[in-house]
Amino acid sequence: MTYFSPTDLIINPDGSSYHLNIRSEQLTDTIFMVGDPERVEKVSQHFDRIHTKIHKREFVSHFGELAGKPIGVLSSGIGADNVEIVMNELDALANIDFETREEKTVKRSLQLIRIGTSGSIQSDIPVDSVLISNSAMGFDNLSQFYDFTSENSLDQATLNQFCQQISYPLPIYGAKASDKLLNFLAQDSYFKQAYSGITLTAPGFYAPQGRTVRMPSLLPNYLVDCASHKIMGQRISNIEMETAAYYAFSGVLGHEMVSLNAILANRINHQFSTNPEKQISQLIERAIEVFS
Ligand code: R1P
Ligand code: URA
Repeated sequence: MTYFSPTDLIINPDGSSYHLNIRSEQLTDTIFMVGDPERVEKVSQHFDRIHTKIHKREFVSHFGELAGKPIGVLSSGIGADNVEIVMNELDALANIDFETREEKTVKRSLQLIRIGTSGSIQSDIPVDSVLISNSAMGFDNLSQFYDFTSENSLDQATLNQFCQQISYPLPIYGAKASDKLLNFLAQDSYFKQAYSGITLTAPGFYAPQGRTVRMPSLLPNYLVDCASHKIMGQRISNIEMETAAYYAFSGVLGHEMVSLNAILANRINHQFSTNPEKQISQLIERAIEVFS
């Protein structure tokens, strides 16, 4: 049995994981994942009961009950580098015995639902719509450190070819959402009508999403190229900053994950939502309804 040393798997004196500050017995099987720490309360206000509130850095979590089932919500902050911490620690809490520091023999699979915001890169996917990421492509550098190959990963040769077409100089990775969660959402009348698409997970908000403020981008055609080239016969629908990392880690570690996006921006039509808070609140309410 592999032993995880105190420097590889750092456990706080109270038995909680280093960054998330969560103890194994507090972890629920279903967790809503949000970026903004202030969004945690906007989700947990819909729980029937909240019994645990934890806060460390950008990692805020609330655990409680919804319709008789244990439920949680956790904020990651922004970016795939934060997802790397969140997924390693959530999986450790689920699948490593923190007393013996050994992997558990029977593995636990978590059900993770991202409720996030995103920008559309297709003119016909409007601001204020909802989009479910059926797959995601990661333009961050995590695949330089992890082998993300799993049943859920996208074909690497196809991804490499896409990079060549858009003149992107670095390797990318890609993974699919959980089929189980996609099928579950397809039964719901609201989510059945949502857009579905391939999400581009960018390593930044400005140039990596085609935005120029004062710093010019080294890849000025990047956004239009991403929007106009197809991959696996599908267009790329939207850009955000976490989904590919969530899907890649979930695929390898055996967790079920789906990413729901409130489309706040349309990067092609140069529009931004006039009421982003309303859009995210509506998405939260729908997600709570369907998962309760
Ligand atoms: C950028 O403003 C942030 O918004 C999106 C991006 O992925 C990035 O984290 O998601 P959240 O609204 O969930 O944070
Ligand atoms: N979040 C992003 O990452 N990009 C957008 O355009 C909007 C929200």
